[in-house]
Amino acid sequence: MKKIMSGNEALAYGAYLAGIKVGAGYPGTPSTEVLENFALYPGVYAEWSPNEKVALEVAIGAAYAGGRAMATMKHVGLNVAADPLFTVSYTGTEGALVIINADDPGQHSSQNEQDNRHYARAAKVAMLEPSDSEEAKHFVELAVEISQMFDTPVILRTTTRLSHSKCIVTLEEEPVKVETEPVAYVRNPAKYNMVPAYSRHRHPVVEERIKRLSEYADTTPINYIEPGGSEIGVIASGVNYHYAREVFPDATFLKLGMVYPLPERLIRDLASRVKQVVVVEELDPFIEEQVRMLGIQVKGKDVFPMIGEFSQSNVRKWAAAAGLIPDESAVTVTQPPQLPVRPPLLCPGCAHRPIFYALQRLRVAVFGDIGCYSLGVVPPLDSMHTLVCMGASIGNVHGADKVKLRDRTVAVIGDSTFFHSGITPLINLISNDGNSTIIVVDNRITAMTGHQPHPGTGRTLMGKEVPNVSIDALARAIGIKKVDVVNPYDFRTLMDTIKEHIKSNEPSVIVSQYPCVLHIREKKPVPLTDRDACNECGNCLRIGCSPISKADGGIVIDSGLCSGCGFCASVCNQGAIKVQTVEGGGQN
Ligand SMILES: Cc1ncc(C[n+]2csc(CCOP(=O)(O)OP(=O)(O)O)c2C)c(N)n1
Repeated sequence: MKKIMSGNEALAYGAYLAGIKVGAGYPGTPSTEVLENFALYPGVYAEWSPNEKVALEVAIGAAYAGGRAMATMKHVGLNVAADPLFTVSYTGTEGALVIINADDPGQHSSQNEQDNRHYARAAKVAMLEPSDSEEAKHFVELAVEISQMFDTPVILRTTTRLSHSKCIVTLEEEPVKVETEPVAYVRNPAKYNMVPAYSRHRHPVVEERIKRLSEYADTTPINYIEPGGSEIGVIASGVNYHYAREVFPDATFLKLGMVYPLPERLIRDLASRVKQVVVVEELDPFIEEQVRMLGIQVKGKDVFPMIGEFSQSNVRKWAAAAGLIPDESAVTVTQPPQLPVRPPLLCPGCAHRPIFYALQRLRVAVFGDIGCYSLGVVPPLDSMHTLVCMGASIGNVHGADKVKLRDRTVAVIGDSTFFHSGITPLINLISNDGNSTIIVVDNRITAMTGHQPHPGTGRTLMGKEVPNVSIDALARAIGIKKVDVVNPYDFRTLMDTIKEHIKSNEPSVIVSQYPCVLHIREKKPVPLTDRDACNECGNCLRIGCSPISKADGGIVIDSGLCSGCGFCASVCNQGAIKVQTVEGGGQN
């Protein structure tokens, strides 16, 4: 039987087939659907942890206890999880440990474009990279096998294109049967306690393991030579293999399924068969530099750029420009028409809108963070000054306040982001004599990545009701005295609260609490504009809500798009926007 699956669906299926029993992750595009799909299989345990470090630690614990486990995350998530990664490389894994990590060339939805293949090299662990959904399924199974065979964590790298493209996957009869009977926990202090006296002895083990993995790379069937012409020999992996295959139909190929460590003998074999070796790889010259270190002349980043995502037509264009293929072939490609640009906006009825409107009016410097509320940076709300990485806003505002002695500044952070990495900097704020104001925009869900639960939601990924962690109670518990919870749609109170907090000379927290509009099922009455009362001052347009526009006859609210939050009515000084009482009624 066959089924069309995205790369992420296939990874989840492969994990199930491979007998992975525990999956932990933190959402992040393009990796999110791996864990969401894995959670649907019978007999597995899956959780959204508060951040990637915790997720990896949960998976490590499951592996230490003899289980097969995986952690899932986007590329920047591995920065957060890097600490346990580097040490689990030393300890090895009693059971099996697979880290599914999704890179984002082209930055479709990320704050940077880092190339996480470097992590495999730096942490000295194996890295596999599938090039389609069928391989994605198979490579998770292989990753489990390698993890057990070499006592190592294995990183499985995908990219956005692989994670989100769909192709045919063969369905298997039965998942691997793994021992489910409880077994005694094996205590091995010298292997699992990385105090210096023990970890010193583990470093040589890691170096010896990477040598054995190198030899394995030369024999594994997922690295192979496809014989072809003697002019060009292409080395490629992942989706780039498919682009290159179309652009260089007659070349000899070295297709890599394992991108770290590299297969030295196969690379030399390829080089001996052709006049010119070409590496087609997105982002950094990761393979290219290692091939060059073998003393082999290679073309790579002198032809293909280090920035952005590749496509078949781009690879063709660059190869033709470098004279690697005849020019005619480049001209035959028809480019798809460009789609009109649609700038991202907060949803109609999003409760983050009043916050940014208020901060803009108060001319406050906003140290921002990552989530839907990052859209506070774009006009007309246009009020966020900085965005670095998840959880950075609180440390940033504290540092800035130490320089500027607190000149109308706040940090704005989402609830999921707060649980991810906002708690430690808040503790830092109170324990290092900080006096900044932190606004937590709490919509009770991880909205940006598709409504995953977090510690404040009160529900697990597997649908179980659990206690929810209260952000205001947590802030009070660490010693912050000035804590207020506000409804952002009570705009007057919101403004007054923000003013009072900025004026105060103490660390303070405002929790702006209102559920994500996409979670509110019932549609509220759409406001009507009274054209006689409207003086076209433009206040309602400045809130950046897409249903509101200016037409010939005045201001118009599109009833099909409007959620009925009524925020526009509260910013209208003329009282010209009125929330009507009849549900879903007509429109002007
Ligand atoms: C280290 C890291 N992990 C994951 C992500 C992906 N990501 C960006 S924002 C976000 C969560 C946003 O949720 P929340 O803070 O609740 O704000 P909301 O979108 O609900 O407004 C996630 C998971 C990321 N950018 N960086």
